[in-house]
Amino acid sequence: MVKSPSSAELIGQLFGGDRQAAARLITRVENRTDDHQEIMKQIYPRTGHAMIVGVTGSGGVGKSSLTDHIIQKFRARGQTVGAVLVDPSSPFSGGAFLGDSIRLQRHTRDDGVFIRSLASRGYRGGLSRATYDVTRIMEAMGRDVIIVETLGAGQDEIDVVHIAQTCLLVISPGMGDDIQAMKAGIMEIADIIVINKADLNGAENCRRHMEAALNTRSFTQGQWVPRVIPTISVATKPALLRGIEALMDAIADHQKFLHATGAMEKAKLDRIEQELGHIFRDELQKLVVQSLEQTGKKETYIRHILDGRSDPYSVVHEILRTCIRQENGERGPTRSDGDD
Ligand SMILES: Nc1nc2c(ncn2[C@@H]2O[C@H](COP(=O)(O)OP(=O)(O)OP(=O)(O)O)[C@@H](O)[C@H]2O)c(=O)[nH]1
Ligand SMILES: [Mg+2]
Repeated sequence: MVKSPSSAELIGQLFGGDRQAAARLITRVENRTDDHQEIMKQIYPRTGHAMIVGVTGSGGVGKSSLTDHIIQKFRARGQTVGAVLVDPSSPFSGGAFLGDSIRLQRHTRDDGVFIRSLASRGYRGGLSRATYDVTRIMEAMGRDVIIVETLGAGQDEIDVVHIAQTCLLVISPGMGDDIQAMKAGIMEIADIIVINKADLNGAENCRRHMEAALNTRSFTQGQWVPRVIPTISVATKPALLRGIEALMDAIADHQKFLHATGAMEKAKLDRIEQELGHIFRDELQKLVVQSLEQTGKKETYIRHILDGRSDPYSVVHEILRTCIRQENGERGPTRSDGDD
């Protein structure tokens, strides 16, 4: 039987850009193996240098088709790329998900491209945390650019966009999602608005609508004003494709803007803040569950609430106090080293 490599071996290979090592480490982190935190701690210092582009929008607007072109353009410039495809609704859109893999499959033989799909597989720390972790792992591989494709449907997905420095909101004509997008406040997070499927009726209308919506917003001097770019990302022949170069230029301009104005640092801080929140919630929950299991008090608490002897708020506070006491007791309250 072949012995599976240690995480330390895999981390070494990851730093050399090895895709297989990356895939295996991601699986270990997703599965919360005993050493998953150690893995993340070791790779973390090697992260923070990639360009991160978010691609969000409703289902079927053409996010993956655009991602495919963007990957190809970066590759043509000699840059290595990682792509995370977040698909929280995969049980319902199995077909579309399959479409993702087929469309993006042409990159599988290119070592400079590493793609990972995150379907809703019941991640223990939640899909958002998985996305944050996977993005860090791709950075530690030395990828120059990372693209995060996410369905812009709910708050969770919008949260994921905080990973990105440059966020593309993709819409397409005739889906009414231009209106929806504005309602959901999703426009505020878009640095570039892509009107894909510009070959369809209503594209021009959609563009005017978007520009009008932008005009109603006031931008202070020195603030980035979102660009509106029409694209055709799937066509019967390459000559009919449109807007991809313009989109690449807009991404480059936005990145330049971030670097020139100091907004890049804000984007990075924003990412860390979100990441910290995810890890914190996840770890706290783990601690509470552990404590409940150890004390065997779960049933009692629930019974007390039902009997009116307590309420969920008091129970949660009591559990947290117990957890903190236990944690201090185990580690010793006077110890100041935090290196375990
Ligand atoms: N007419 C037209 N169709 C397009 C264009 N771009 C994509 N499509 C089609 O739209 C469908 C959805 O494209 P995808 O790229 O999978 O869209 P997506 O937003 O990634 O979809 P999900 O990941 O399922 O949300 C496919 O059938 C594409 O062929 C375009 O520019 N014009
Ligand atoms: Mg897709």
